[in-house]
Amino acid sequence: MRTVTKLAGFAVGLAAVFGAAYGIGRVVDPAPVAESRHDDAAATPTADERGGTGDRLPGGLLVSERGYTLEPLDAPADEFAFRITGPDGRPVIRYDVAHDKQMHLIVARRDLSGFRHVHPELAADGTWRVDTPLAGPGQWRAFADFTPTGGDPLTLGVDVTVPGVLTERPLPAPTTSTTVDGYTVTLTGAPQPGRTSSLTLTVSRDGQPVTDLEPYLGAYGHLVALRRGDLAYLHVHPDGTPGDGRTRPGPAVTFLAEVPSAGSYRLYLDFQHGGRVHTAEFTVVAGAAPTGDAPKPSGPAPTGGADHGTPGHGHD
Ligand SMILES: [Cu+2]
Repeated sequence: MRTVTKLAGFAVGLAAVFGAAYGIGRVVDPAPVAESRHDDAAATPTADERGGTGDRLPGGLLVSERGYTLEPLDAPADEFAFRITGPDGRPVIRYDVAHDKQMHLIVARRDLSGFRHVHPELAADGTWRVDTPLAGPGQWRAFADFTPTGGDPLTLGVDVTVPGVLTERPLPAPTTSTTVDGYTVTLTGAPQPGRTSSLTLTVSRDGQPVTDLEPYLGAYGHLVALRRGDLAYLHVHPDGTPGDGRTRPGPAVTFLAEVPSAGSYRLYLDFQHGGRVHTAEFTVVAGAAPTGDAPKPSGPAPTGGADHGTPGHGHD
């Protein structure tokens, strides 16, 4: 049943919504407005609506949800270890594979710098270990994105502090183009609160479109969005999968995304080319901008410069 739903979702093209990374109920049809969610009255699909009950919160905000708890474990400094305990209080040892992996671990600092997406190894006792993705001091948020066998997909989040002196970085200005590892990635489309929006990311290198992107975890791109202020987590997969007869390996990768509220988000696009995974980052503003942060529709406004280099900010 669940598999069927999931496949149907993929066929439609994934519209991922906060709180359902590999979405079941939340893989919505692309009806643009006023979809009646499987709940009661709420006419305006906002974060508040989803805040009504635990399972409607955006992903990653809770350390414990539906009986599952994310527990970081003591580990050597070069390692990150944790476990998930289940409703019976015991470590969970059986997970479904989603996008080639049983566990997706995403980390970012509270200032939205330092994003990493890694795949820990599971030991028989339920301990997950990975070379630490926490690249330097600061307040980090770690997200465990997984599906316990027999359960629904879940993203839990926990704060982790790496001691040391941190210079907090301001969120880079909104931009529609960024560079990473010699690639230029441009973004078209803008997320709209409470409805599905198409976001297209286009990859080029040395002025040439990249038309031979490599599948990475079963897709030509993976997009994570984190909301400024609380790091609410959204994992979006592309519209179309490699080998489906219609999805091309670049230069464009299209995502169907829904954000739960207006505000600033940091987008992180993982894509693979040349045998390596690259992460392109963008700041986007959804819907009505927060006070004092309104993007001007005209030319290079002080906050809107698309090509400020934002020195020092990149994926580590
Ligand atoms: Cu992953």
